[in-house]
Amino acid sequence: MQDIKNLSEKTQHYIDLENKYGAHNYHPIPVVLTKGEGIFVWDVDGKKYYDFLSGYSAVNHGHCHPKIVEVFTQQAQQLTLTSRAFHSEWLAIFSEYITRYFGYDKVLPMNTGAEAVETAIKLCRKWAYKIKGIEEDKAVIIVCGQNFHGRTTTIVSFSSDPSAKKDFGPFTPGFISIPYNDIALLEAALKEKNVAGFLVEPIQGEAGVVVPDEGYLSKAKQLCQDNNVLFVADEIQTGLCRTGRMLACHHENVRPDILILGKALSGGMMPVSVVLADDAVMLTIKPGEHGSTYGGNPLACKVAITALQVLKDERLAENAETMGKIFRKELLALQSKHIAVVRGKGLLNAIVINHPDKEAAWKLCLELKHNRLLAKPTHGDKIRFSPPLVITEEQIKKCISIIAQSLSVLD
Ligand code: IF1
Repeated sequence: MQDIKNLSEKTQHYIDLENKYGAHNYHPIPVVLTKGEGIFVWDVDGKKYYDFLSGYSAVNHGHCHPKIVEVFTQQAQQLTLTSRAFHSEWLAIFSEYITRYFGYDKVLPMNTGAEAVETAIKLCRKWAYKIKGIEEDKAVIIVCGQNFHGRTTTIVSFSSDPSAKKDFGPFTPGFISIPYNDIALLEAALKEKNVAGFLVEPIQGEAGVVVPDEGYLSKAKQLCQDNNVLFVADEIQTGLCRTGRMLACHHENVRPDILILGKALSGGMMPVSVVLADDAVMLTIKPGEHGSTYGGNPLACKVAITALQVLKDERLAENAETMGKIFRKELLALQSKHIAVVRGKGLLNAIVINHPDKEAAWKLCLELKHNRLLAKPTHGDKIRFSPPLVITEEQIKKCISIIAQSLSVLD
């Protein structure tokens, strides 16, 4: 564990500075990054690492993708923000581009993922009152246990994670939670009065990359349709080629009624999120009823078009699918006694550590860092592995050898 103690003076300096002046709402791996390119990042001491977090899947395209950087810098010198008090050409062009890209009538642009989830909740409720005819203030949205949809007060209201909620109440009512991946319980919950929507992650990321049974999403979508309930997919983490398809829902040919995207929509350049839906849903919100100062700004719009174009041009869904299969196969082939489970889809993967030491996952991540691969534990005993989607087979194999070597720290 030499890394904890033997941080360079420079690294320690920045960590101390951040700790002194920054809020203590995170517990990062002790590395201070200064540069990124493709699947690599560099720390302030010049050490180069494989990035197996990809900014929590915001950097699917690889760090500082040259095409996105070029468009970003060009537009940054032209026009960055108009507010929605005025039109901009790029909001118009982006709106057409992204709705055609995903096959929806309309788009509503926001910034962070949490804001887009909030937007989807508001849309779902508005639709419930205006179209479905639910009595005012009675709408209910079904959510899943162990969900992660963001950090706002309303969103943590329906979290099952005590640390996300404790001392942040009072909470927003109107949500009921059912276990993830349980169709029978969803069917029962849909029989409740006043259900407006079912909000779900196609794969639960924060929970430790929990992949539902095959058929869960398609059956859930069908049940929602049968009950006149909106199927709302949070693809903020799973979308944009991460799981080996453009959307994780595409694995089951599911078309959500409301689709939420964020993170990689800008290739990691800036917060850009959207909600996509058809007119019957989207046009229930009228001028003045929702918005955001930065939402749909020309810089974000132009960057997002480019990021979406790069996903297709570089066939990143296909690469994620192929590399993911190799990664999981090689991880399993290690037959490590410290790995209880290998799971995931495409390049959204996780291992569950099998070790009596509660700190084992953290210790392994420190050792991985020492061996120049960055990953972060989640929920104590799980480690997520989600490199940028531009990774090659040779690089995957090199990373497997780093993981294999690092696992010996748990012997
Ligand atoms: C943090 C995890 C990833 C998300 C889904 C909405 C949001 C997220 C499915 C909100 C955000 C993040 C935020 C990040 C940790 C992180 C995460 F560990 F929680 F699960 F990605 F792996 N829906 N996920 O995954 O988006 O408002 O942050 O833009 O530090 O909180 P945001």
